[in-house]
Amino acid sequence: MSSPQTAQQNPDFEAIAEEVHGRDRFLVSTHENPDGDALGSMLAVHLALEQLGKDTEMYLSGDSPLPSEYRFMPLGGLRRALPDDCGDRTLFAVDCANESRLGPDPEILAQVPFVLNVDHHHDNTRFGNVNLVVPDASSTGEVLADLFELLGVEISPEIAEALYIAVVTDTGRFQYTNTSPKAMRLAAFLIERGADVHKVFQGVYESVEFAKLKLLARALEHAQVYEGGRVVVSYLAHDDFSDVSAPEPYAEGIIDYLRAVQGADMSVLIREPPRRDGPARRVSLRASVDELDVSAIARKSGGGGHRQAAGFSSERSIGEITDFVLDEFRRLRTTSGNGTGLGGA
Ligand SMILES: [Mn+2]
Repeated sequence: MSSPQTAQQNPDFEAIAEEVHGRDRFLVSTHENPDGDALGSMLAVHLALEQLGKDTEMYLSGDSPLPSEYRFMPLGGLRRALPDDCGDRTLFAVDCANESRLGPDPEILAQVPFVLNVDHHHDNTRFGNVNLVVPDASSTGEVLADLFELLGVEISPEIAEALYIAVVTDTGRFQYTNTSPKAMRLAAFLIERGADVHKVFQGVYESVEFAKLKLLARALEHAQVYEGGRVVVSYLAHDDFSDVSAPEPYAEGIIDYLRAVQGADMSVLIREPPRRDGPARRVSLRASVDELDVSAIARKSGGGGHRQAAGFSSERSIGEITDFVLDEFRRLRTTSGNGTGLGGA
């Protein structure tokens, strides 16, 4: 179904398919703090390998609970500790741009004898023994749909739903710029194969925990605009998390509300993680205009990321961080050329 040309034009599909056919035991994993594409892709690969008669386990590093919006997914077999027999298993990594995203513990790559790496991040480091990276795919789920076709995997309702979760979340419910005709056709195909659109909507988008809602309220209350409305900055302090009993992952997605403000070119969310064993403050940056590269600001403070989404950690105060990002924003504006971009009226 989805576009067989992709698989035909890219020899890496064939290379991965060959390894899947030739190997019997797998460990499927994805990046820590997983999103819908990560979890949907991991589950889909696990189910596909089972269908092919393989011995397969799913593994996710860390011990933080899965985000509440993905708890409806059938991930009961997910392991949070590496199985003892890693040395006999091929690691099948999905949606992981680099090896460090597999978790803070590098042990996994030392233990497994072979690594397959399937992803869609343009900056994927190709850390696998065999790599399949398709940067123009909307999601890793979309890459997998083509791979499964090549492998002869039948798209069961369970696999269809896992892939649908991957596509719908990574495209921002089919609204982000990566929403291609192919992604839409794939979604239609997956619905035909049994993906339950409404169930996924309720599970992912209408299962917001009350504490998360209250945390969002705090961030909206603290939001301020600067530079004539071009920059929106907010923060979540220790007390904000503790007052509403929210763990740090609940701050995920809040910056999207700041980014949506009319006229905002850049949005900034500064948070003080409730766990005090890490950096004092983490800063997320988002650009809403192409001319602005927020990763340049993040790199100046030891962080990194993409042009449109980046972040860094800091020991400075909320006020000092605000001053820093505003200074850097002004600097980028004045150096962005003819003034039609960021500098223009
Ligand atoms: Mn993804």
